[in-house]
Amino acid sequence: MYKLIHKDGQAKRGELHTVHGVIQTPVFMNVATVAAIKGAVSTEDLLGLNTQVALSNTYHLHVRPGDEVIRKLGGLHKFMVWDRPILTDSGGFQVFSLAKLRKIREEGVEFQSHIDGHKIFMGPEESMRIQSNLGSTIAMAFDECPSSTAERAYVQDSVDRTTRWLERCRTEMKRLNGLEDTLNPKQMLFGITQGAIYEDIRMEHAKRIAEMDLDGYAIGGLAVGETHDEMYRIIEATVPYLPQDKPTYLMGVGTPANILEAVERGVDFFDCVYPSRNGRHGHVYTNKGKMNMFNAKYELDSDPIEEGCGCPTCRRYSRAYIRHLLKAKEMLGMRLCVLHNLYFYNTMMEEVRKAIEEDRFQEYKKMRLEGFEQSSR
Ligand code: PRF
Ligand code: ZN
Repeated sequence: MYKLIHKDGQAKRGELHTVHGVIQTPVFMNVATVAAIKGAVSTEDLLGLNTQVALSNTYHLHVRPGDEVIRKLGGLHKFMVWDRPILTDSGGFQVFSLAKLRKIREEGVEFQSHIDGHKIFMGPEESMRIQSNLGSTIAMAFDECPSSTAERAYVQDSVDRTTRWLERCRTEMKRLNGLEDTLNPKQMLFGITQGAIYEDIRMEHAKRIAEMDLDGYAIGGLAVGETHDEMYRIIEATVPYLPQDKPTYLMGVGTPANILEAVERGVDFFDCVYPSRNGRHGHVYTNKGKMNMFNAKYELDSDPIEEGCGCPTCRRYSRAYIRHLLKAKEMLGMRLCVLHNLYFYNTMMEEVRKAIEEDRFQEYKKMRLEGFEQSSR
């Protein structure tokens, strides 16, 4: 159940009540694709980083270790030792971006595993069954994410198929949630709007699935090569047609600035690999922009990454030490950078929530964006 607590302009401050606890929105979900936060970050670490939600992937966990294995071990929460909410992506997007795609048919998609090349079929029912075996808090609908440059006729056909797939997801999820031995009988289903960069297709699709009374609504198919302005334009064209009393989720986005722009346009949920991926490359986020921790100017720098940062890294370690670890290819170097970055994202979202509550989101956003542009260190 989603509760809209406050609005500041279009920016929403909400709460999603789940069987695994309440999610305060806007929220950034920490990516744990294969049930692990990359960079040797444990779920215990996440507790110290203000993390509310972990995000895992249907496709990856189906291929390895197998959703049946995870089910036998008591579900994903028990497996990865995380009792807070988990959102699982449906596999649709990853099939299209990762696996060697074979064929898209009405029934689903045939593809080859990126691990060992074996043939796999996944359609809406398979995706729902896998997510049910994982027992995640929120399951995503099985969708197709057409490329941002796909032709209009293709996009229209694809979106129509995604709508039919969503209906099948809903039916199958209802059946699975009603089974006696289901892991999470209250599993939620989020639908996904698609339509590439065609505003009218986006609008129609949003209207269409808004009628389906789902637990939440995602905007998919963005951040796949279009410009930032195109992305903002599509968010603006879509959000007004999605239910106000349900959470909205912008999939795979983005930079801190992207997130602030999308919050302003009414988005509640985000996820992105940037904080963990950049951290592993020694790139860290600060209030004044990004820093490359490999830089020679940090050789004798005994300050933390960011003065005043409350993260486990900045409370103890210096820039000089982190630079040394990175240069020596010690795993701890990556880990310390990832911890800082996740804390940075999660803490920014905490500030975003407070700013919306206090009707000063515009001011907050402006202050943040100006800060990020300094990047002179
Ligand atoms: N669909 C799904 N997952 C996604 C996307 C999508 O379109 C994107 C697009 N940025 C990221 N993850 N199912
Ligand atoms: Zn820090």
